[in-house]
Amino acid sequence: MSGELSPIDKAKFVAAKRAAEMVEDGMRVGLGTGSTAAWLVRCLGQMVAEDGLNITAVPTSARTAGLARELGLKVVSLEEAKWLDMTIDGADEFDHDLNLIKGGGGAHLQEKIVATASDQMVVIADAGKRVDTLGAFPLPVEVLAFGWQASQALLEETLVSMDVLGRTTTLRMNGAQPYVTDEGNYILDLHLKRIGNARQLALVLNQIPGVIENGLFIDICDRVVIGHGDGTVIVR
Ligand code: ABF
Repeated sequence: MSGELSPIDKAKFVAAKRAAEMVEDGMRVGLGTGSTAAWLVRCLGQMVAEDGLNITAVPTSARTAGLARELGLKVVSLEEAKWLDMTIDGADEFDHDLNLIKGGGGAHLQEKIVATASDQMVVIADAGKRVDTLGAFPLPVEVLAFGWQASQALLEETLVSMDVLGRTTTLRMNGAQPYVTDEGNYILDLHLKRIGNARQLALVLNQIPGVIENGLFIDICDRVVIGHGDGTVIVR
């Protein structure tokens, strides 16, 4: 499966493969979204097809659901699964406390719901996602399409009193149109550069009218599997 991969893809693949090996027969598994999570789905698909692994999968986006079904995984809704043994997902940044920025893939609403409905969350990431302080990656915030500009104005007003370096926000676009999430919402990306108090910011953001969910995952990730371009993997 892994053939001749670029160093970055090799890093993602080896992290995903190691995490897939943590999955046990009979588990209910949340499947993340993004390119690293796609490697996970491929690895699990191979384990189901070749080793007879018997799992039930809950996807975190329509695109992950499509890939999982295409590879023969048994896909159910979170309602059917009720609770999950493990969720494995990517991230845009992770810090030394395993707090994350997620949502670069536009799926952090379902990802956060699925991850918190799991006994444990395992993040798979290339080593480049590791940061000392969160914030260099623009923080995604999902907002209702209705009144999004008012939400944006309230967000920017709130940022003035937050411990952040940057305070600009942009509407995520898909070509000439706003990007629309699986739930029909918009995403504002917050260019904060450095987030001094991620825990406080995560709480404040979700109080703003129109804000549905932010991409800060605080105290949610239990383990991180870090892949390197030379094929080595570190599990923390
Ligand atoms: C998803 O994976 C998103 O929340 C996150 O933005 C993305 C990381 O993408 P990739 O694995 O392609 O780097 O969980």
